[in-house]
Amino acid sequence: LARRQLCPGTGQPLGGGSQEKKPVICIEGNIASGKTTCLEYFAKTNNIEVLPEPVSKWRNLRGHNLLGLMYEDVSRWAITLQSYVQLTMLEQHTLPLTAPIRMMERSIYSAKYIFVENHYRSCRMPAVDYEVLSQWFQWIISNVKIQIDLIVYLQTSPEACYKRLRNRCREEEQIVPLVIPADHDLQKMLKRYEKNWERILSPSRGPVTCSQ
Ligand code: DCP
Repeated sequence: LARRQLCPGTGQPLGGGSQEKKPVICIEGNIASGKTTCLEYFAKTNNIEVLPEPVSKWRNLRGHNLLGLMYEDVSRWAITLQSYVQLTMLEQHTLPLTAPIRMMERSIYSAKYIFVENHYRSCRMPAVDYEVLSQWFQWIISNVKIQIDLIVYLQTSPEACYKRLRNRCREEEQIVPLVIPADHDLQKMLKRYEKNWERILSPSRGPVTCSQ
């Protein structure tokens, strides 16, 4: 999109001069799918403004680690984290555009339709918390102009994401479980247990449920 729409000479989007709408692109994908790497790649291009997700804010709100609390006890703290995620994503969406193209990590939509919905549907978020967040969300999208022109979804397998998540060692995420599909015959299952021997038995790795 950047190559197609930017004039190499002026850096302005092609086809409409300075009045042309500046496109906003959101990068979505699983946790640890490589969104940050994608953003870093495009950050090297002139005239693209890149907005990484404000994870550092979620990890330190005046000394409170909301991300850590959420992983410790989802039912108690998901509402707290997601309220703040919604606010910080809204802040990102409403920042004035400072370049011909904006690329941002995630969006207020994935916060709601992936994380909040997932917590609620998997019965880890009480209905009352879900309703409050949903009311806020509906009010925001009805009253605030949120421009998104393209969503790029980085498609990755849960296994690849899990591996990357382990490698990056973000403290709060070490509790994220691994699922082992167990519908297979005995020989295949024994192979899987063998393959995942260390992951299952390593005491530093937190709870395990395996996927390969
Ligand atoms: N998170 C959350 N609720 C949200 C958004 C994210 O609980 N609405 C959590 C999940 C992760 C952490 O925040 O523990 C960051 O997740 P992301 O997938 O947004 O970002 P990554 O850092 O995993 O991106 P990538 O590795 O793809 O660059």
